[in-house]
This record gives sequence, C-alpha cells and structure tokens, in this order.
Amino acid sequence: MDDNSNGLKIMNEECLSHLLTDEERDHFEKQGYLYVPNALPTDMRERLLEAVDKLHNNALAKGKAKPDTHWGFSNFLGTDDVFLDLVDHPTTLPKVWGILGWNIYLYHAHMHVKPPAASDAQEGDGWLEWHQDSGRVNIEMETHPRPRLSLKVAYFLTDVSEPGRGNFYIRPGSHYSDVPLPEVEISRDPLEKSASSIPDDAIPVCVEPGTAVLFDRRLWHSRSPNTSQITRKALFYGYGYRWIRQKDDMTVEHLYERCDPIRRQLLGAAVKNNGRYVPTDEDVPLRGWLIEQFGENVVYSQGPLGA
Ligand SMILES: O=C(O)CCC(=O)C(=O)O
Repeated sequence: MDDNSNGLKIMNEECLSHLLTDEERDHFEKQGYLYVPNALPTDMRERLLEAVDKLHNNALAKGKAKPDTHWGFSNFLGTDDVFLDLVDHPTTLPKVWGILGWNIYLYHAHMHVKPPAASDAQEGDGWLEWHQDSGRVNIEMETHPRPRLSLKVAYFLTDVSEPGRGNFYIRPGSHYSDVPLPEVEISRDPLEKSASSIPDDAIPVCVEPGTAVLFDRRLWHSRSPNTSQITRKALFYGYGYRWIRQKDDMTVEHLYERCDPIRRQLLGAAVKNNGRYVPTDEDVPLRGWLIEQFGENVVYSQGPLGA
C-alpha cells in the first residue's frame, strides 16, 4: 500500500492479484456477467451481514419493513465502515476498472433482504419484473444495441447455491437485446409482480455465500420467489462513468475526509462539475495509480484525460 499526503492508505495492493483476465473479459463481453467466487472473506461477510441485519431490524421496528416481505434500501454507505470498504474491494474493483476503465464512480448502491415467502403467497408472487437497469436511459439513448454505461456488482451474503432461495435470475447473453421495457422498470417501482412467464434462456444464479456477480446493466434480470427457509441477503453496488448522475439519494460527501483520494473518486468527488466530463489528474486519482502500477500503456486505449 502507498501513503498519500494525508497519511491515508491508497488502494489495497491485494487488488493486483485480482486483475481481469482475458478469459473473464471475453465471458463478460459475450455473456454479460461474471462470477467471482470467494469475493468476500468470511469475516467481512459476517460484518456485512451484521450491518445489513441492523438496518433491517431498525426498519422492521419502525414499520418500514414487514417480516414476510422483500425489503430494499439505499443510502447505507455511511451507516457502517464495512459498506465503505466494499466500494474499492480488492477482489472486485480490478474487474470493474478492467471493464469500464478509470473514469468511474459508484452511482448506485442498494441492499435487498428477501425473507421466505408468506404462507399465503400466491403462485408466482415474488418475481421482480424482468428488466434492464437504468430506466429511461433505455428509451432515450437512440442507439442499438443500447450502450453499456455501467455495471453492477452483486454480493450474495447468504447461501443461494440452490434455486428457490429468492435467487437473482439472469438471461445470459441478453445484454445486446433491445426489447420493449416493462413499465415497472421505467418507473422503477420496487413492487414485485408475478412474472408472466420465465424466458427459456433464463437461469437462476446459484452461488455460495460470499460470491460476487458482476453484470452488465443491460443484461435482462429479475429477482425470484423465495420458497426456502433461508432469508436471502444481497448487496448491489453499481459503477458507472463519472458523467452519469447518482441514482440514489446517497449521502456520502461527509465521508470524503476519511477516504483516500481513490475512494473519494469512487464516491463521486470532483474538483468541479466540468471535471466529470473533462477530468484533471486530481479528479481521477485511479488513473494516476493505474499508470504508476502498469505504465502509460494501461490507459492508452481510453484516450487522453479530457478530449
Ligand atoms: O435482488 C435481486 O435479485 C435483483 C436486483 C435487481 O433487479 C437490480 O439490481 O436491478
């Protein structure tokens, strides 16, 4: 690790052992997703579970969550340092910059707790409508296929190694497919609806606790019913280009002073708004750090700082 002028550590060197491989890049490009097994060490996963449970229990106590019902929540990054540590997590961030490059930040973060279905649940209840991420972006971007722009890292904190556990469902390779969007995605209503049918090419993501799954925002995906006895708990961290607006009401500015420059970049800091489009070195310390580690060639394909 390096020290910056504030004495804060910059980027965990462990990330150098988790760079995106050619094979992983190829899989992500073709299939639209990538599994990262053992992304979370057990102690970190346990701390994350505790932090999620604390927020969920608080919501239950205040009547903002119901015991039998799916609960989703954003704006949690400042509630526990373990959520902040996940922003530049060494096993996943190198995959993110390997795909999107250095002009990135965390534009969106949400957690989902999905308890076993209520005993009176109807057949099909618990499906989230199939969707691509980003709502109106998918309508207002005029190109086909729609552009990638961002990706999410899903961290599965509980065991979803078997179907029926509220698994995340994906349609591999569907990210280049522009089909009409369901109304629910446009309004991004978190209500879970009955899926009218499960597409033939859809698969449940069945992974061990602690696995991360990167997915292209265009990949068609959905949550599914939890017919097991295990409450599913997952975190979703969305990274996109710095010129994309935040999707959540994230309160993160007060965290900047205790973050190193790269983490500040990832939380959305910019010297001036123009620097989101035409960055200076100060706006994008991740770029400088990558050059230090790998030389100028590593950033060559992404062009100059500001064009
Ligand atoms: O909770 C899930 O499995 C689905 C989450 C989701 O649809 C999303 O992140 O857009």
